[in-house]
Amino acid sequence: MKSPSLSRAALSLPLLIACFALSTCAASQTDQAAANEFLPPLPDGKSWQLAWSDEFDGKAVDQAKWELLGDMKRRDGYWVKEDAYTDGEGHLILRTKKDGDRYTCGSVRTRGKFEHRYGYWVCRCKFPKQQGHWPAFWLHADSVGKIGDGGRDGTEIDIMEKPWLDDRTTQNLHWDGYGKEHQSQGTKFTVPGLSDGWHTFGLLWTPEEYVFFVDGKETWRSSAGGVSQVPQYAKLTEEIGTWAGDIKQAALPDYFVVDYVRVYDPVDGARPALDEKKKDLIVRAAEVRPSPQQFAWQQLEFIGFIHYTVNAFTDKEWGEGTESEAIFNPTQLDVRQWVKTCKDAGMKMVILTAKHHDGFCLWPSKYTEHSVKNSPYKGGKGDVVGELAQACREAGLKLGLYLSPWDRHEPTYGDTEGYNRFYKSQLREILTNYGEVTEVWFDGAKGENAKDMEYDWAGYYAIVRELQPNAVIFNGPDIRWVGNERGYARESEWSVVNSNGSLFGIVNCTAKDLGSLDALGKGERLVWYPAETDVSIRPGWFYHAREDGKVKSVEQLVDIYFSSVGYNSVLLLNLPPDRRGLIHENDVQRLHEFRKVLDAIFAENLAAGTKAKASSVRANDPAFAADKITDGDKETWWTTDEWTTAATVELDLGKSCTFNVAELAEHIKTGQRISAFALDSWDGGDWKEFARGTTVGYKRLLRFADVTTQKVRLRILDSRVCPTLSGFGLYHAPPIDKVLGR
Ligand code: FUL
Repeated sequence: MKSPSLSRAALSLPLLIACFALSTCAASQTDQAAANEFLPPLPDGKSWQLAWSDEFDGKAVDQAKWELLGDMKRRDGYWVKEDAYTDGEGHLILRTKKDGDRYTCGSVRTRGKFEHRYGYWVCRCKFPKQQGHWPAFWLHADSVGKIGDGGRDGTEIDIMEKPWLDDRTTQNLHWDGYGKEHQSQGTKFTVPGLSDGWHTFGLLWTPEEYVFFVDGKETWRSSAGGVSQVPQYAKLTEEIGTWAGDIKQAALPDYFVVDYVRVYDPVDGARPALDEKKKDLIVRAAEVRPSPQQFAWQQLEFIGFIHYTVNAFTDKEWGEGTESEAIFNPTQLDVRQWVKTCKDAGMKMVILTAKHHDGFCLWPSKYTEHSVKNSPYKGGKGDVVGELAQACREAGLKLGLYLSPWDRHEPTYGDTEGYNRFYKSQLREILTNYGEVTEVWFDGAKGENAKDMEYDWAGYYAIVRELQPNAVIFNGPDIRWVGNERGYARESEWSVVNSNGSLFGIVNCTAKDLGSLDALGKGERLVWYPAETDVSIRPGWFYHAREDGKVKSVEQLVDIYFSSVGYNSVLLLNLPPDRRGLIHENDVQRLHEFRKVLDAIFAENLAAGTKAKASSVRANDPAFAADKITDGDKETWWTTDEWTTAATVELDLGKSCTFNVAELAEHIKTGQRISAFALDSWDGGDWKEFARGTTVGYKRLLRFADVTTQKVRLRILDSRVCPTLSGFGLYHAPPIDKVLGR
């Protein structure tokens, strides 16, 4: 599935749960949370202090800080002042445009306004999309031209130059002018995902060395021809030239967007209090909470997907829309077998493709002839959606429905008004006639040659809200796609993201980082937007006999479970019924084995009911004591005082135990806060770390080699405002072969 691109009016925020409010107070302790922004390590007793910054919050570029360059010729284009401006939403825009015969772009520098030596210089930015011009963040000095003292008397320091549209970038040093004495050194490398979304480019400049960083990771270090010892100024530029491709091929205007430039100096002493903006962001991020519907959905943990349509009979993944209804002829279709298979596997909901891209409807829709009503199935009297809804109700499973917006059969497709009317009628039909629907799945996929049209997403969402107010909307305001179809969530999977202006379309579901403080940027619009991980038990989404031997192994399924449910996500596992209308024996058998293994792993929580002692408890109130994490009650939790962002909990298991799986659960009704933790075991004389992780969220599972100990220590290394924990488990997973008697 792909996220549709659309720019729509902002949707109403999901209702926030009114529950125990963790209010905020002034920071008094060392602000561990500030460590969330990457700053290079410093020797003990030193910390970073902001020396200068521009967040570009003003209505115009602050000319006390920046000189706008122009108008002047620069390489194959012109620098003009009007192409450097702020967007009113906290960003500097450097535009590249065509102006008559000229190509122009914007550039700024701090020359004469801020000149500084050493420190950590960092810029957060988003790249242009067109060829023929390139963005750069660099430091310069008027003395770069001086010859005689190597780079010590001034060096051009290119922290970022990106003339390519792919994920390559380059960092360079130039000294001794630009004539025949010119010297330089540089590096070029690829950072996957660099061309999309926000990224940071940093330089640690000490008297001895330059160290370069991208997104907090060191990329290069050098002292080149001697490190510059003179104050230098910052430049943010766009330049036009063939290095970056052919500007004539570019669809202009194009934009280089800068979120901030910050310069830090090392100072003596502990880190000073967090600056107010940063603190404000942390507090706001920590206070975003799930709606009751999102919370209920998260608790389902594991749900089933059923992909069924004419494709099962044509052996295709994407039907053409021209298939005859006559080919849909499952002679043994048994929705109860589907539901039983899902229920036995531990799934709590089943989502059915009521209509896939081919447009064939599994219910007798009034609005098209392309449905079960004209098929041999039950002599045209069948209704797979209705039958499944009934079977789910009987078995106590929830029902979800998928209705593909892309419809290759419907003649009105391509006519925005006509098709939206048709699609909304179908949506109303399936959301009215089948009782409670718990999730509505909007697929953003659309073939490359599909007709152009605008889906009325806001209108679709409004219908779901009207007819099924308790349903969550996937690929809409409630649930986001995890970003891949392999079954893996991110190791740091935050449910709080910044949706910027509108909730939908802005979040790039495939971005590597959506939730770190850096990714939240200025936190314009923070929302609870958790990830659903969809994956098929077979290579395809639909049934193909040739894949009968390619059903995922138990090992793969367990791995997927730990990397989805265990990474703060809900697992949506697809089981495609075959031509008979049954989930194939191989899949049923595999799921049965998978459940057996999961049950064996989680058979006994060795930490249940054990004594726990925390380094800090909020107001020393027993209601928030450490043993709330082992009492088996998800509604009770341990927490610390505000701004006690790091703390430990020690557990005494009562006797020596062996385990190799740990489970942590945050009390997400009060938000998601933990960003780093570690686990230690007591070996009689010392604590020894055996596992470590980043985010926790609703559930975090970890696997490691067998640990035998009586005492375990959980170290929360960092959290937003304060950590909460409602659950903690230790388990011993037996070998899979042993469980399955292999
Ligand atoms: C994609 C679709 O194109 C696939 O066929 C499948 O339905 C998957 C879940 O989403 O976008």
